Amino acid sequence: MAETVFSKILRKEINARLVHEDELCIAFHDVAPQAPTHILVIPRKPVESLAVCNSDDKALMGHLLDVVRQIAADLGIAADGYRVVINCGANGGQSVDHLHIHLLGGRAMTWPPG
Ligand code: DGP
Repeated sequence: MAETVFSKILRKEINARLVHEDELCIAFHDVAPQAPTHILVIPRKPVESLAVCNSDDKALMGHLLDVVRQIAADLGIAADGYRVVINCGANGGQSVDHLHIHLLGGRAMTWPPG
């Protein structure tokens, strides 16, 4: 997988406002927040996108979602609700080619997305 800005954040070569770290993933505030709370959860494993995950990644994917749920509770956005987004590939609007889950909360979301 090609180097991305998230590889540099994982290696702590670029600062990010971390909210969670464990052996499988890290989570940090998005640099361009689209909601009062906007967190990115990324695997340490260099996976380009959801499209290239396979059945070996099932446990990792479950873990990432579990971390999203925990962070939403810890940051106090769970009671009012929140949105979880994975942009995948060009049509999905993915701009950083390292799998990441967006956690957005703190305001009411609209639908459909743009
Ligand atoms: P996506 O469009 O789904 O690939 O989202 C990539 C997100 O990554 C976007 O919301 C902005 C965020 N982002 C890009 N570069 C940086 C960075 O250097 N630091 C942080 N914290 N977030 C970044």
